[in-house]
Amino acid sequence: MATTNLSAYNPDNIPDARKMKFGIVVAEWNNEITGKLLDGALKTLRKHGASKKNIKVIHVPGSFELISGAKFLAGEFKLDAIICLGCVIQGGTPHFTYICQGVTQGITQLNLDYNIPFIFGVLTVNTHEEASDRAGGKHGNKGDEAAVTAIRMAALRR
Ligand code: DLZ
Repeated sequence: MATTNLSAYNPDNIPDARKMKFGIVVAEWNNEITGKLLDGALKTLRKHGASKKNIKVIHVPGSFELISGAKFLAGEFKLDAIICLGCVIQGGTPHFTYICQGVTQGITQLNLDYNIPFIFGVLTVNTHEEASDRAGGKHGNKGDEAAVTAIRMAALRR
């Protein structure tokens, strides 16, 4: 089955991000993965013209806190889009399900409550290997994809 891999996007079709302001909230849980997602997102935003001073990065303990972190950014700064980066890995208990549901519903709600896009850059995977594959591995870097989505949505809003 064909899958869409935005990491292999055509850069010519992405709007100019020079005047855009972005927030990025990063979960520290599984930070060896979320650090790579952050690197990918920053690299992609900068590649499309966003300046360093226009990218506000904050760290939160886990993916569940992405919601309040993103809400804080939306309230404190005038931003064009906010990217939420996390990695939830399936464990032996139902905790995974609750965190995934909570963060998905929370980010959905933020998109409804605020007039800026909140981008869902959260890996929800079965194993550490699946996470690595999506954080600069064989399935690209979902941080890059989140950044491309943020730029496109910010341009749409403008
Ligand atoms: C508690 C927990 C567990 C078990 N697993 C993860 C995970 O795989 N990825 C993640 O980002 N966070 C995890 N957390 C932490 C929760 O997101 C949250 O930080 C705590 O429940 C405190 O609210």
